[in-house]
Amino acid sequence: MRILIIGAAAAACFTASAIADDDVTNAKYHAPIGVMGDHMHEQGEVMFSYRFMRMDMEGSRIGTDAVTPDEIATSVPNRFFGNPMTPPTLRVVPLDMTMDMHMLGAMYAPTDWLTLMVMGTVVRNSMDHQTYMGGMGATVLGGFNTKSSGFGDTRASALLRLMESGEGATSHHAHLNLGVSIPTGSIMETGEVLTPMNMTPTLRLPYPMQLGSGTLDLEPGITYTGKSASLSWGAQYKATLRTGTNDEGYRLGDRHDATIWAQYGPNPWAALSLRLAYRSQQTIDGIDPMIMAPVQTANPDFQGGDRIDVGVGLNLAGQGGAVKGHRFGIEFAIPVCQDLNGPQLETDWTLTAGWQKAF
Ligand SMILES: [Cu+2]
Repeated sequence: MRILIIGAAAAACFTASAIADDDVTNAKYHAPIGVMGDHMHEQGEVMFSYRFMRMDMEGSRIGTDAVTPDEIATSVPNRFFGNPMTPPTLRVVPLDMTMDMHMLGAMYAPTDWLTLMVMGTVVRNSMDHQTYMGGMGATVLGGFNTKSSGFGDTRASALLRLMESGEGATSHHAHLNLGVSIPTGSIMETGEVLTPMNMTPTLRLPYPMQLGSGTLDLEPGITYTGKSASLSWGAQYKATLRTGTNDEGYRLGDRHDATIWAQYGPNPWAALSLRLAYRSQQTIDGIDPMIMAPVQTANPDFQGGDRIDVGVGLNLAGQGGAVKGHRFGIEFAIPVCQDLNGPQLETDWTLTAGWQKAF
């Protein structure tokens, strides 16, 4: 009963008739929560945000084809073969991985045509593996899990307004995203592993388990948004361009992200969204000499690929009472196509949930 009352009170706060139909209080005026840097603020405005993202991966692919752990262990060459005690094929196979990311952000607009943004991240990775016995065959020796967690890279960006038009029923907006990613995330995370020789040394974890890129990355992009009475829509392109080589001797592949979305919000407090997101990431250049194991994740060539996700989301904007001005968003995305430089773990789904409040 108490829950019902709280629920009813919360619903009343959200639906209380809108006072002003401005950017702060209209759910559909922000992009689905999985999109970053989608909007700008008016002069003097400050916004704080928190996002949580979980990415769930299970099973491996080579290109677009699924491949079993046994196939990987018996047929995929180990690039470190030839060194002492190294088997000819991969002997450790990742089964699944979970990546959790907490993102704390702040935005500030010193003037109408410029919004500054900064975002800190905390990352937590967990990966389950299966180890095959000795140098050949498909006999499983056992399994193990590795974890890494801590600060990820920190992003800072400037959003520069390109245009703002349409006082009537339909309006359009565009801005440039000029971002940098500062390498605050560790690239020296270690964990205890189970080797094919049945030993359990603590080694530097492979690339996908590291928390940052180790390089200063440039993140240029461009964003367009539009809105009408009950709809909003947008498109964004963003690149992640690595500069130089990190201290461990490699650089992650450049990344290109393109996304389009549409939202339906017949009232100011709720909007449903549909989004298409394309991501292309290149392989790793160079190699960390401390990452050398008969596992696909330790091979710089088995990283990156192309992926298209479809996401559905819900944005809520509090209209009154305790939730006035608070925004909540949730978005769930699944890949409809994945072409991986594999063998590599495939993504099964991504969930993003967040809160935003402007002052
Ligand atoms: Cu904002």
